[in-house]
Amino acid sequence: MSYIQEVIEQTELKNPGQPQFMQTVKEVLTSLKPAVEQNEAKLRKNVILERMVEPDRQIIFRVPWVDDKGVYHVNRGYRIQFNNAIGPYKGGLRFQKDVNLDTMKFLAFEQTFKNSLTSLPMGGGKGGSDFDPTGKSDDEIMRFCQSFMSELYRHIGPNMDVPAGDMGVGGREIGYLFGWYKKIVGDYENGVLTGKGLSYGGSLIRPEATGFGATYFLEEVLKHQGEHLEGKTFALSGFGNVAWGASKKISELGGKVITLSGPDGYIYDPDGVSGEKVDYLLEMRASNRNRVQDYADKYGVKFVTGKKPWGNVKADVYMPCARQNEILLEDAEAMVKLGVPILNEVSNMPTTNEAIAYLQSHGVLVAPSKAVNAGGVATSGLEMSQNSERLAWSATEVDSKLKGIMAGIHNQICGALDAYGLDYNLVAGANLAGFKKVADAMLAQGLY
Ligand code: 2IT
Repeated sequence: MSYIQEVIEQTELKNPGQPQFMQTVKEVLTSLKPAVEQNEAKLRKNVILERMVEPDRQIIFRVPWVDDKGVYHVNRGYRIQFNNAIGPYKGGLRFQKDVNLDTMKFLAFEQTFKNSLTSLPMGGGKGGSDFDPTGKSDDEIMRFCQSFMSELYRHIGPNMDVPAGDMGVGGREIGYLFGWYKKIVGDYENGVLTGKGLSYGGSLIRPEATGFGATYFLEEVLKHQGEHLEGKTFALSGFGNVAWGASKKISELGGKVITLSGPDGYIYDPDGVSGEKVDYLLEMRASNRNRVQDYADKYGVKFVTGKKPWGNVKADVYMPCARQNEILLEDAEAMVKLGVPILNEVSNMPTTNEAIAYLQSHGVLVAPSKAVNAGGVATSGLEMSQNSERLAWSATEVDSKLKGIMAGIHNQICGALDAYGLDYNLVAGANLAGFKKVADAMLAQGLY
């Protein structure tokens, strides 16, 4: 049996009931075939793959809190510190009702390779809770964040582990988390979290970075194909921070975002989400209603209940910005039938492995999320640099560094594909490029 297959099977045995984690492990490890074949004896001896699929540690804790009516609740908190071979653990916190250990592990594993691609010194981690922010008041969110940080603080630090936001955790939550961290440790260590507000060490462009970066990466892909973004139509899912940043940049560059979605359904806006409509997305997120129909009501566009745009709306580019596993095999089939040529994955692991395989074998170009959405964490890395140097770069400076990083990721992927004599398969290239730096660092540091 091949080394990769052996490790996949062992990992499956050790992690029963974790389908999302296994899905990522399989996607990444099977891509590594050419790298493993070239260096198998050394990788095997150093148990590199075995160590890569086993987190350094997994922290699970109780989070008790009181709602506005005085009723007590208990949620579960997590922090997975997956790999710190190339830098302190780094990755977001997700607050969403279906968060579980499986979700946290797939995200932390994925984060390790993504962070490596950014070329910045950041390891991989992820955390969060099964707390559901929908319908919660500001005070409830604050009390939850304070309770969550009362345990998390002992595991994190500016050189140890640096959390940020993810779904359900934005600027407001990071503010409450930082305030409580500072209160407990009694030290102004603002490098412990990223995605902070501008008044206490946040970076300009961090809120926009995931959506901007995803658009910059797509521009590199289009350039490679001899095309450009202007005049193209985009079907997006989600309406949160990521879809907001992407809509802003795409509309600025002359593209048209024609769909957005929420848990309630999707909206179709043939005139494009631009200008004040982009700003309205921020209000929708701040309302905690978690409803995209509000957009259709406000702007008088079509709303389709209970569906996603995939396979229902034709566009030049599909850009899932909502959650994991939203594009299944049947959506991939419908997408091919509609003739959508490009899937630019923005949310983490939005497409199942079998859907990716189907799309690729039918000529659809798939740009994988670990490259496409890396602009978010890359700008977190830039925020860490600014905090440690006690300075603040201008929006133009951060934006141009972000653009450079996204182009660099595309170059690295092309370099990895060239090195192994592979065609323009961005999924394989991203995994091979992300792996190389982490594996080199682990080999250099001995068995730990
Ligand atoms: O998935 C991600 O890369 C994030 N949620 C951002 C992580 C970060 O540390 O900025």
